[in-house]
Amino acid sequence: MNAFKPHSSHWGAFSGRLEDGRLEILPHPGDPDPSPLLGNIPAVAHSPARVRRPAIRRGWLEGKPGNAGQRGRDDYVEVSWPEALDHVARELGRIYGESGPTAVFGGSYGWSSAGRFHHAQSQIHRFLNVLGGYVRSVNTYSSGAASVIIPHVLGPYDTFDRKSVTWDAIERSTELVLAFGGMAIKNADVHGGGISKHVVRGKLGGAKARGARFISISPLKDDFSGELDAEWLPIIPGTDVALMLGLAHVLVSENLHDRAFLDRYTVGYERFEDYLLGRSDGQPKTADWAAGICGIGADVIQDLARATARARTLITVSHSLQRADYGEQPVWMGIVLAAMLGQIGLDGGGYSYSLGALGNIGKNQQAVPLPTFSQLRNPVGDYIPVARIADMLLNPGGAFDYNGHSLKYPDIRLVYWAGGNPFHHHQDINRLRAAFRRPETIIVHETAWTSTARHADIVLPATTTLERDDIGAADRDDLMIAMKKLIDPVGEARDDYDIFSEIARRLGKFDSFTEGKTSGEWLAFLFETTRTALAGAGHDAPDFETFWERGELRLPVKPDEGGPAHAFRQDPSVAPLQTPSGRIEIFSETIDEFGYDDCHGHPKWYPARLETGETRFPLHLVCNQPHQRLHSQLDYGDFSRSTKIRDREPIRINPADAEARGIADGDIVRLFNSRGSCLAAAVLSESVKKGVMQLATGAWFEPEDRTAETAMCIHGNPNILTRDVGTSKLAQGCTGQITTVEVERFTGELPPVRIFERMMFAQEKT
Ligand SMILES: Nc1nc2c(c(=O)[nH]1)N[C@H]1C(S)=C(S)[C@@H](COP(=O)(O)OP(=O)(O)OC[C@H]3O[C@@H](n4cnc5c(=O)[nH]c(N)nc54)[C@H](O)[C@@H]3O)O[C@H]1N2
Ligand SMILES: Nc1nc2c(c(=O)[nH]1)N[C@H]1C(S)=C(S)[C@@H](COP(=O)(O)OP(=O)(O)OC[C@H]3O[C@@H](n4cnc5c(=O)[nH]c(N)nc54)[C@H](O)[C@@H]3O)O[C@H]1N2
Ligand SMILES: [Mo]
Repeated sequence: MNAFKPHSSHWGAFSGRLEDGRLEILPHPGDPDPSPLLGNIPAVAHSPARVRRPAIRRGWLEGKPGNAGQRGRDDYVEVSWPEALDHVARELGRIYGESGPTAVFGGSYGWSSAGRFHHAQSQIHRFLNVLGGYVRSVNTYSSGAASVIIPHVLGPYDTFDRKSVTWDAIERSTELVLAFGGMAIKNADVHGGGISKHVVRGKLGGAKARGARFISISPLKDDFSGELDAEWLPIIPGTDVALMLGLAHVLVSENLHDRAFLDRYTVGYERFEDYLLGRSDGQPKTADWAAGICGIGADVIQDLARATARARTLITVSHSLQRADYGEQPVWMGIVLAAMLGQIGLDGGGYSYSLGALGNIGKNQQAVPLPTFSQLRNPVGDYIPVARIADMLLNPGGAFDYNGHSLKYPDIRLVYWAGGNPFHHHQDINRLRAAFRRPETIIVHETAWTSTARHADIVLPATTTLERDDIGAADRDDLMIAMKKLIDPVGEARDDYDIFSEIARRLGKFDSFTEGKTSGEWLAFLFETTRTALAGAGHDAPDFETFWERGELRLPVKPDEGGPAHAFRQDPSVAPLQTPSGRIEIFSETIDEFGYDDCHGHPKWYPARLETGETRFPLHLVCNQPHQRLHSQLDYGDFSRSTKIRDREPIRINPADAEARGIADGDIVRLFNSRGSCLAAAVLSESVKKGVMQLATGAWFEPEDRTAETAMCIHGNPNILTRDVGTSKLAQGCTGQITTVEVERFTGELPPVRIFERMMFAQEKT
């Protein structure tokens, strides 16, 4: 019998062994609440969806480098590794030689896999930096708007806003959690880099046992765990700012707001109050006004405002709220509401951004640095906000605004991606398909034949973590894991590091890329950072071989001292915020001076630019994170596939909306709007508000006809329907969370989903 060996993933630490060709997985014994996503892993070892050999798009191979318009429509030719690597090296040499690094887009956004060394983003960025640099992307699809607005209001993202409130404090002190966008337990299943203990359910359960009250504001009932009996206030998507303003208005009219806190810790409250009370625009933002917009009754809003002022209240705002039109506003207004309650910096009270969206947020910080593979330096200044990729490819030289800058899109000739899936993560896939036909060459390293791989010219098969050794460690997790290789590489797959090393060798850059080290030597070298810090602080500091032998290492954590919010509250002159005023900016002179029409100097209500008024697309579609996988990863895995109905992604529809359209539970439906259409399987559910449907992201995009200009996805990928527009000129963040659609029963002949089947190569077809 093979022994179980330690390993790790973004959704949990585990151990595994190969027995009779089957991969067996056991959750880490120290994890109190392991994630069901572990059930997707075994398929990695044998799935026909894996990329087994290098492959080149037929048109690129024959007509190179033209023929880009066939991308996504063409067949692939399997080639040997030396042939593929020669092509990649020659093409990189040509483009860098002719146009320099500003013609290469290496943003390569994506979660890739856990592991500190074989982290695909670090690998590709280091590789492209060795070649002279690349056009990069800034910010994330997760928090595009928040990560730009928060620095103006509270100081650097992920310091004050996410490091001030811990689960321990909530369990100990919070009386009321007001969760905008809920706090779905399924989201806390994951954390980038790994999570050895899932604590959220237990900690919230502890708070509940002490008598804490949870209020979930969301179009979906199950955005808070059912066992916590959260009160559900069903809201019309995209209207939270109106509700927050309504709450703020009640606080002021009943004198429940904390004037002393506002005076001492904030700037610009008066100008905001002029707007709130209607002195500046003639419209007081009363509870009645708010009720008319957000669909929650005025009396409920009044009671809620009074309750928040009476209790130790924590306000949380989920990422999802800002992944929408004017996404900066709910993040900012949530902070203002918390400031008006005056509890920022009190134990278990105040504000926490996106608490619960990732499993390690709210845990205590490690006391030692983690191993980090250097990406080296990128000399290129050009960048795009990450979700502006299609705009960039479609409009070279085009102008755009971003956070006070007037910028131009670079002219990209070559796109290189490793560890991300833009045909999962980006909006308006039909537009993205058009954008992906523009560059001369697209190179992708993938573990599986995702839709992104199917839109590339050169596809290089990458190993998964199961096929290599690595070090597992993540922010705010106290366990470092020796991630041991569990299976041999599938097919001819190679590690990203080895692929980049071989291309670098062909371009005369092998030594700069590798620094003369093998993967194994890098692991020992990177571990040394943490070991030295451990030894320096007098902690258990084993050498690398001992760590590897033991399989894991417990890391010390810093004590919970209330974080920067507590220090700020103690004395704002001693611990000021890193904002222009040193205080919470309810009014930002900086933003005001940008003069944007879609983000003013203080938070405001802007009606979404959705086609809601349009009778053609009357239903809101919530496109949220899937409970059955991480994004699109391992959609071919057993757990993800067990949730499909007739191989389609399930869509939840309120029974009243379904009945009005003659749709029954289990029916295949067609969703459509002006951008595209997709099939999905209807699940009738009272847990979605009437007028709202929910289709999770992550089903691999499969067009019915890959030659069609406007494709229908037969599998159920909501990004065929979402809009590709920025949140505002300030952040230009992704707005993919909500869109508007119509739905009908699908009566045609049901096309089979083939995306997880083995790819048919050009050689086999002739
Ligand atoms: N409509 C809508 N769209 C959304 C969202 C939404 O709420 N609504 N959410 C957005 C958010 S928050 C995010 S973060 C994005 C996520 O978007 P992504 O991070 O792009 O999604 P993943 O599916 O995690 O893609 C990771 C890819 O890396 C590959 N991979 C894994 N390990 C390795 C490796 O070692 N080497 C290589 N070369 N490849 C590897 C996997 O096979 C997978 O295809 O989606 C965004 N898109
Ligand atoms: N299982 C699993 N967990 C994940 C991920 C995954 O792919 N799978 N992805 C991870 C990543 S990368 C990220 S960034 C986070 C994302 O964290 P979030 O963005 O917070 O997660 P979502 O599930 O997209 O959205 C949470 C809920 O917000 C609600 N919502 C949508 N629009 C509105 C609105 O206008 N108002 C209100 N009040 N509520 C609204 C929806 O009902 C939705 O279920 O999740 C992480 N966790
Ligand atoms: Mo994300």
